[in-house]
Formats: sequence, structure tokens, C-alpha cells
Amino acid sequence: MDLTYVTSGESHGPGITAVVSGLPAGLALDREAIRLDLGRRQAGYGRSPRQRIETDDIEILGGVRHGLTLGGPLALIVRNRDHANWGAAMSAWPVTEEELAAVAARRSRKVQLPRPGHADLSGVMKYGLDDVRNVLERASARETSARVAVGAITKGLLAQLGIAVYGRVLSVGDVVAEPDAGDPEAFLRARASDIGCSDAGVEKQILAAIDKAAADRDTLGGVIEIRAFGCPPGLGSHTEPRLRLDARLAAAAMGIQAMKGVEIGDGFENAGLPGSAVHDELMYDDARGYWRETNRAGGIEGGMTNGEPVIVRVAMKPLPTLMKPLRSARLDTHEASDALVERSDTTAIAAAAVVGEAVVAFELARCVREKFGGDSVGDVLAAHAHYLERIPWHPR
Ligand code: EPS
Repeated sequence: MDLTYVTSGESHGPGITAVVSGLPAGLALDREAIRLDLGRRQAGYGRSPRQRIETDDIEILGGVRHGLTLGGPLALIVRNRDHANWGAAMSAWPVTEEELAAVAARRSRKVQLPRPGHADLSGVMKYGLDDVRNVLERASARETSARVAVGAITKGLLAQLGIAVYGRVLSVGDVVAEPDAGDPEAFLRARASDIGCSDAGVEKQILAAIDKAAADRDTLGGVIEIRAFGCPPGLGSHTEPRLRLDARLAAAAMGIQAMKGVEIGDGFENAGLPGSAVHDELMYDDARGYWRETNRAGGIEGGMTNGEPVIVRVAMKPLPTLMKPLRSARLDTHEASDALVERSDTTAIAAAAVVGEAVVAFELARCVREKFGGDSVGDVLAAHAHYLERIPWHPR
């Protein structure tokens, strides 16, 4: 069974919709857990004032009855409250000049100033458009609200198999958290932090760095880390490149707006070390089955989970919408001009950790659907239990 999803919608359109296909029947939707993740994505120091307008929640449009999935495609929408302030400027249907004039002038005018580092210029060239807004509205990371909702739903499936996925922030700009054990407790500490970071020691520095960037009318990127605990060995496959879990996680992570680098485990550090200092030696005892003292591989060998926590780190570039604009050239006249200045976040790194959690959860759930099949959650659980019995050497 292939688990897939697609989203539709623009940042200031009526809402962001997602359709998820391939969920088993009988999966309970935890409304509070979904709301919690949507709220976490909106929080985080350095977000734009837009977040004071939006209070994200989902409406289910299909595929669920009385809180349980029915086995068919699930459709949901996260409404954009800001849409009401844009009206005719973001109407799906043709509008009159009068209707457009009723909207604030800035919103009804064609955007002619592509931002360096944004989808703006390549997007208008590719799609033959003359208004950057026709690109930027879809390129916006507002779209991740629906992806987080989809991730929260699939986390519900993973939880039934004892799999938990967490995200956190490791660095913001040049401020880096101290390394720690990276256990679930560390990730729960991060959830309580304003910036999604486990290390309370650097939090003040991070907040100060964000304040400074805001005062300088600049933006900051950073690095996030996602870990999945409780994965059975054998999610993903070595047999085909497209089935390799590391390749799939990299694609899922890079599919998040503004992500520019991915590492599995200690990938980049390992590249500079001899093999003897890199590979995680195998131990065995009857109580634990196979186990490893280290997890430099990040829980994936041969494109498959090996039973250790899955570790994915992702680098986010600083957002390209700057209040202190970079140089650009107008689309219509090609005159040199400053790039578009539009309300934006100073950093969205804390939100990125929540989105990272969602996309990793989705990809793992996809692997679960491939490996264990089944039409109902009961079928999935039975196949999972049967598999673990078949590999009694798996540490419990
Ligand atoms: C975004 C620009 C900002 C962010 C937005 C993503 O939107 P606005 O221009 O309306 O202030 O707030 O993110 C969200 C609205 C969200 O919910 O994440 C962009 O261009 O990517």
C-alpha cells in the first residue's frame, strides 16, 4: 500500500488543503495532538506578526467518521484567516478593477521585484508569468501547516507501533547548542523552549542573535535535528535506490522550503574519519539481542533502519525575504531596484524543526505501510507483531 499526500493552496488564499491516500482504516485522529503540532509550528521566537492573525486548526473534509479513518483518501484544510484581509487580490475567480481597488493598493499591484534566493525569478520564467505573487504565494512556507497536520496524523499510526518522532533546533545563525545524548527527554526539553532547543545554556544567546538580526532587518537560518525512536529494523530497502530510507528522508527534508543540506547520523564528520572510527560495532547478548555502543550511522545501514534511533540533521538557509532588501532588477523595465520587502519571519527555524518532524514521520509511516501492508490498523499491528516474532534478535 502506497501512502502519499498532496497539498494545494497559497499563503493568502482561502486555505491549505491536503489529501492523504493510503492510510489504513480505523486510525484514530487525535484532534488535540494535531492542534498541538499546528500550534508548535506557529510558535517559536522570530516568527512574523502574521502568526498573530492565524490560529491554525484543521477541518476534515473526507475520509474520517467519528474520529476514525475509513480507509479512503483523507482530505483536510487549514484555513488562512489572513485571506479575509486580501479578498479580491487573492480571489480564485476574475475580479473587477473596482474590487481590486478596494483592497490595499500594495496587495492588488503586480509584484515586479524578485527576491534573490527566493523562487520568485525562476518561477515567473518557468511558468510564463508577469507577477511574482503568482509564484511566491505557493512557494511560501505557509504550505507546511497542512504538512504538519498530515505528519501529526501519521505520528498517530507510528505511535501504535511504538515509534516516536521528535525534532529540535541545534543552531541558529552562528550560535550552536552543546551536544547531548539526544534522548527523548532532550527533545521534550526542546519543546518547552521558545526556540525549540534542548540546551537552555545557549537559549539566551540565540534569542539575542534573533533580536540583533531583526534590528539589522536581516534573517537567520540554522540546523535542525529529527530523531525517530522505536523503529523496527528493516524500514526502507537496499534493493533499489528509490527505496533507500536515507535517500527518501533526504528528499523529504529537502522538500521543506529553505532547506539546503541533509546529513544522516554523523554523515559529514564521518567522511573525514577512517572506517575503524566510523562504523558502529555489533554486540550481542541474550537480553538485548543485537545492540551497538554508538550510533554514528544514524540508525540506517544499507538504506534500512537497523533498530537504532534514526537521526536526520537538516541545514536551513536564512529566509530570503529581507527587510533590508538586496539588489534586484524589475521584471517589467529591467531597471535596477531593491528586491521586494514583504512582512516575513526573522527566522523560522523553530517551525522548521516541527515541519521536519512531520515529514520524517510521514516517510517512516510510508515505509510502515510498504512493509506491513493491511487494510486496517489491526492488520498493520498484527503484521508488525508477527515480524518482530520472526526476528527475535531485535532488541526490545
Ligand atoms: C512566508 C512569509 C510570511 C510568513 C509565512 C511564510 O507570511 P506573511 O507574508 O503573510 O507574513 O508568516 O508563514 C506563515 C504564514 C505560516 O503560517 O507559516 C513565506 O514567504 O514563506
